[in-house]
Amino acid sequence: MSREEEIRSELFDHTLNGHAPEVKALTEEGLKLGMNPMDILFKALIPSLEEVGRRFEKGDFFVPEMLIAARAMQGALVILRPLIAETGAKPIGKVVIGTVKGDIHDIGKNLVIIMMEGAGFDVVDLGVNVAPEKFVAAVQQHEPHIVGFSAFLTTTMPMFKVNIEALQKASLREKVHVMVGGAPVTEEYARQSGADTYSPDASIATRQAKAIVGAAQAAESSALEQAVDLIDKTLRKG
Ligand code: B1M
Repeated sequence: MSREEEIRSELFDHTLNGHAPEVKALTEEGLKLGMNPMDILFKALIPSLEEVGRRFEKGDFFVPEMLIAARAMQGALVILRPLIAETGAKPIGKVVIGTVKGDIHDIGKNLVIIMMEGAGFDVVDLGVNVAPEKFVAAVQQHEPHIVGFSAFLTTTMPMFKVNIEALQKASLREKVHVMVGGAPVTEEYARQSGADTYSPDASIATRQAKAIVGAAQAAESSALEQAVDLIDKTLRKG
């Protein structure tokens, strides 16, 4: 086994057991050896958290185990984030995102943010347990292309619909694209909630966000072309 393979396997085990100092040290060692930050994330840390979830479901793990595993993972994310997210390029679009009211899971949301920032988006993170009024105020203030709702519990998924209704009430629904995601969410559920886009993971979410912004910009420039056309015709008539 190469040292890189050992690091991946040790990262998996130490995250599973919530050993934050080891996870931090192994992440740093892996990076020093030239390991790709995305590999560390997707081939070691995320699979480990998935295993935490499986054990919790079976009753082998309880909330404290889940919490310390999540903390260990967050420690590695602090190190990986700047390496994945910093592009230095001019923002290609704006996104407001948060975990819905009643839900405090944030690792999945934070990964979406890291990947979107890495792709050049300006992302406003509203955090966790975000009330509908807070989403509405942020959309009013930041005028994003996309507002993103994350939910990780079947009991908090209904907040998608509540948030969308709050946007409608504030006459903002037509002005912003609604993207939703989170472990228990499905395409079908997202559609029934009234969302525009469902994303199963952070990298697909980022690809979709690029397409959404591209389409919005194309629509803007076509509206501009039409306006120039109209002015042209009016001037010619005059
Ligand atoms: Co909780 N938890 N948890 N938990 N937790 C789950 C979600 C659960 C599936 C575990 C299980 O039973 N297998 C289960 C939910 C069951 C359900 O509703 N169907 C569960 C439960 C029940 C609970 C509590 C109710 C437990 C209790 O108290 N009895 C409680 C609820 C607290 C609350 O929110 N009110 C609770 C608490 C916690 C901790 C605090 C201990 C901790 C969270 C720490 C934190 O986030 N800071 C925790 C953890 C760690 C988990 C698991 C193990 C891991 C979640 C995670 O980070 N996954 C989780 C089990 C699991 O998911 N396998 C579980 C890794 C992450 C990268 O994946 O979150 O899917 P994911 O994110 C993906 C996609 O979903 C997508 O992209 C992300 C990256 O690729 N995505 C988007 C996410 N948001 C998106 C938004 C988008 C687009 C894509 O656009 C806007």
